[in-house]
Amino acid sequence: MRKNHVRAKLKQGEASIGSWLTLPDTVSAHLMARTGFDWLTVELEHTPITMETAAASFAIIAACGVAPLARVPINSVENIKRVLDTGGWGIVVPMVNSRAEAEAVVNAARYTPIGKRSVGGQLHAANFDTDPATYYARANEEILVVVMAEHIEAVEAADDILSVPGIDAVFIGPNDLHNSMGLAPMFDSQEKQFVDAVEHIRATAKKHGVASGIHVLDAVSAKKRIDQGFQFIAVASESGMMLAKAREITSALGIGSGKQVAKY
Ligand code: 3PY
Ligand code: MG
Repeated sequence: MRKNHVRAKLKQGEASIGSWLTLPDTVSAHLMARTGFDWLTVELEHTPITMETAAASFAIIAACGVAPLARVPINSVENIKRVLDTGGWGIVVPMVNSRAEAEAVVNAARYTPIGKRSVGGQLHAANFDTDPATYYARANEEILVVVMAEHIEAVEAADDILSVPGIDAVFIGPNDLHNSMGLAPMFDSQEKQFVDAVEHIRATAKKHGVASGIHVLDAVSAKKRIDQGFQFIAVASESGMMLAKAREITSALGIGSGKQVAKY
């Protein structure tokens, strides 16, 4: 069975850098998987991507030696099961704001004796280059479980959430976190409440042996977060990169409306 290099890196205290896939397109997933990122997260929360496209993307991404992850639409057994059973190497779960919600994530993502994940399926084993029996025996050591801290409630409950056994990483969603504080959604800011919350999540995660991560927009911000001790770093998305480059060209040529159509 293949090793999940992202989980291994995080356990060793190293940084792992990935990006987000927001387009319902296996061709762009394939091309992105050849750019050097450690992992790619198929975005099922805020996009029209279907499970069929996601499963095909997981296969292509894994075949390129990159870890296929997915952000599920909402914390539910069904969402987590379908991503993992169709070949995702890990899940990113949005809006995990309490210990009970964190326990529900682990129960859905880990097989017994850690959790209550149901056995079944073929694609999970295929994507790890193994057979189902080996997958069932080893999946708990390879599947990456990431909970999102993106609400002030999660910051306040950080100790309760991050002490739940079975969580590998906590990933800060800066836009929703700002929003929950009554601030405009942003990837970064110097707002004291936001800066303190980010540091609180990082320090609490470290205390519990959990890797911390955050979504950023560019390489400079990724390096800044790594220097601060963050390990699971998402840089922008394929559509964000495409549109940023397109706008750079159209604005250099003095054409186009100047509208920003993708945030990340
Ligand atoms: C946020 O910023 O809220 C996110 O979910 C980023 O992934
Ligand atoms: Mg969010």
